[in-house]
Amino acid sequence: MIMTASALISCATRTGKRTDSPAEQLYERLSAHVEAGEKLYGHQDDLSYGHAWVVTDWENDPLARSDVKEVSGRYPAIVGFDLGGIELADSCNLDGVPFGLMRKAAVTHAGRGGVVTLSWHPRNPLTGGDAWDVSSDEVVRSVLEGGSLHEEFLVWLDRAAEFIASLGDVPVIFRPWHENIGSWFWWGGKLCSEDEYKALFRLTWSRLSQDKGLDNIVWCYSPNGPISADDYLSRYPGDDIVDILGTDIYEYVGPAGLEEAGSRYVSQVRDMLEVLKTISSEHGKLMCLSETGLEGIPDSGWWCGRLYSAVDGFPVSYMLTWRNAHDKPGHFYAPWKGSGNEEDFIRFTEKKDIVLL
Ligand code: BMA
Repeated sequence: MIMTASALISCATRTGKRTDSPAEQLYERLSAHVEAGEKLYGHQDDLSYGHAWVVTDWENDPLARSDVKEVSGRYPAIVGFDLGGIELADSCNLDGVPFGLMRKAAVTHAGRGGVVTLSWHPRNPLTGGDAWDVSSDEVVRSVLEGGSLHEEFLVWLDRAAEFIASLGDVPVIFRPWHENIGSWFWWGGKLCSEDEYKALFRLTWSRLSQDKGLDNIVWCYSPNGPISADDYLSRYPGDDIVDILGTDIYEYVGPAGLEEAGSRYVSQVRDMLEVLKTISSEHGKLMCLSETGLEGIPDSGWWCGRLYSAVDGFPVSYMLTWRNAHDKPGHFYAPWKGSGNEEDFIRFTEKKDIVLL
């Protein structure tokens, strides 16, 4: 039997991409960690700023600083960045990070042996508002083929593509259109139909991975959790384009207090990871906790007592805690010197299955 080139490719790789592509190599690397029972720890914006500091002269800065490293002696294995603003050709993202700094930080982190992940909070193309502007349920339809904003939206996608292409051989885990079962972003559950959502994701994939030929993207689908398997799959864009199944889950402290919040978080994450474990084994995908955390970390035992207990025993390739804002003192999700949870974080990083650089 003569095999076609594409059949050979899909037999040879798990992502359907070229065996020697940066994306395939990253996927294989993450798979090897999972097979070894290891989980990578990640932190959003780790090299660009931290609690009460920010890189300014980025062209001349070695990007050596990191809140995580200042506490634990090691950089996180994964660093996340957000592309929000790239669609308008802004020079800085929605949190004020220059895209030049972001590129340098991504390349520097990869050079240190780290993994890069990208999220995207693009503005609302129909209303001109931000990603959280849910005033219209026409937005997704308007950017799809046949919609009034389709051509303009292709330019937005091309700007994201150009940034990712500028990383060269540095692979990224890209997770656009995240937290899409909730309805707080313009691509959320109540703002578009299941088919429209899938079409949005597929349009993004086909523009970047096919038309632009980018071979450094590992695609992640990351709805908010906890949700049922049916809800998770209701907007799943397809096995042919998704590589990693993720979920975003945070701990929120309600009127019942910290203890209740912590145990609710652990059971929500474990329930969701159980769902992901089944889907990912049925669909042959990796899984991750794409965003997580407890704002301000008021629990001095959160890392070992909550996060570690939540992921323990699951084949989670990585978990990423959100950013330590330099300009909002209480908005942090990783430790910094003086944050009050350093010892517990160090114990967490010393666990044999938790990977930092
Ligand atoms: C949110 C907050 C915001 C930020 C946004 C995108 O969770 O951290 O301050 O602008 O993420 O990074």
